[in-house]
Amino acid sequence: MKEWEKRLLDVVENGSAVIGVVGLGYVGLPVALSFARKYRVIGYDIDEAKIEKLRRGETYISYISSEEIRGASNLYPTSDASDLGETDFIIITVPTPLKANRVPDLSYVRAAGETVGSLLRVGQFVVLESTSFPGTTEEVLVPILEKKSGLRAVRDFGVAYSPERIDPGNKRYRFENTPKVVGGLTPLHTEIAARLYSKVVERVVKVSDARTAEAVKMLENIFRNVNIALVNELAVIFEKMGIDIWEVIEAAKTKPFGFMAFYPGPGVGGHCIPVDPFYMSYKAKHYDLIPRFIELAGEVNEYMPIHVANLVAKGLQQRGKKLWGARVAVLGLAYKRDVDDARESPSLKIIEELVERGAEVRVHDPFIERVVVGGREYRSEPVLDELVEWAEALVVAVDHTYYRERLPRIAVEGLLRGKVVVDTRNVVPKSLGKGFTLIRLGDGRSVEEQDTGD
Ligand code: SAJ
Repeated sequence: MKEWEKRLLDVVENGSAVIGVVGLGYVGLPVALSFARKYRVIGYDIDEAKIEKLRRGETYISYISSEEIRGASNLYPTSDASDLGETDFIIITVPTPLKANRVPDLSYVRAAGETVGSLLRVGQFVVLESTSFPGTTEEVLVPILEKKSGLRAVRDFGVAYSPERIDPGNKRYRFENTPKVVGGLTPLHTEIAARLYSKVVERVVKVSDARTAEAVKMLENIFRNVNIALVNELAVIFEKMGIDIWEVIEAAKTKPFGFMAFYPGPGVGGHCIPVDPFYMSYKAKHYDLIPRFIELAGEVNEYMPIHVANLVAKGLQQRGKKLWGARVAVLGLAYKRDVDDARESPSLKIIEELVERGAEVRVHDPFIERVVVGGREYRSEPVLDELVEWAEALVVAVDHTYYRERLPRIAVEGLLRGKVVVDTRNVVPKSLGKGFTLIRLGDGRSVEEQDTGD
């Protein structure tokens, strides 16, 4: 064991380690705050506004409180990269989005590598947490670190990969109680990184190396994407067959082993599930392998917003109306229930599709004030009941608790009379489908017009 490796283990044990976190977003900030409970943390971000807020003790992430920021006396926010010079460990938590045509965008990882490489000195240890294909740490990040610093990985500095498992807004699973997978360039570096994380995370899972750790994350999120696509495909099939997929899933869930429920929806949003699998397929193609499951899952999930627009057209047609010129309300802009994030949200694609077919679209979301689709701004209507009154058709695109609580009342009060409701998230109870046309995604027995009294 080299002197600097021994020293790293010592400073982790005696609490004098200084931890750098590069990228203070929805992953980096929780990581920085967790380590700040035990160690001095240098939180670095290029976004001055973020650093200003943190220094004022203010949060910019809905599920992290300002008190928590103010309580993190060991956290030193900075936009000056040279402050990272005094660190022993540097954890990189920057975004890994997709470019056009689903090509991985590693520009943030490369930029972080340049920044860290320019100040890297013998005895430091770099951990990458950003989600990417197996091989990113060794083949992309390490060469940049070495080139910039003139140092050699393993000989002069440590490297490991540890996938982020932050689930935005999850009250039950936080950074500290979510098992952390770790893989280093060498077994000793796996051990060093594992010792560090074990001081702030209840359970650390050591794997053989960095690429194994990268592969673990890929499997986790491809698993979700493919299984969501499976139920989405079955939803479209069962609509034709007079079967209600929601009932099928509830019954399948009674199988106590070998089954895990996923639910159909208007598409797959967020910055993980629709993105990560394409990092894997990009890499697989380098080996002349075509990952058909991943590509097909992407196609199926991306078809869903179009299918939802088709259901709206079908419902209006049943009432003798055309989608062209129809007043359609899209309820829910976020990518999933009870979050304020519209990134990659299927709702945006539903709006785009409806407008392309000539509908007049207005929107509502309890958490999101505005979105821009096709260069046009859509602001959330202030009063749901008034929006419902205005609309000829409504799309329930997100199962926000707000809608689960209000839409049944709206139905019972007769506000939906004469309208079309396309429910993509099983929010409106079938029993309430009276006086209006309720079309439930995946339900071949969707409620037709109960009575013509309008
Ligand atoms: N979705 C469905 N049907 C489902 C589950 C999800 O249509 O059965 C849709 C959601 O509406 C959303 C998209 O898929 O549009 C993604 O949903 P998600 O539940 O996977 O939520 P994310 O994107 O926030 O995923 C994160 C991931 N966490 C990390 O990567 C660290 C994922 O691994 C978690 O499993 C997920 O949170 C979670 O379980 O909440």
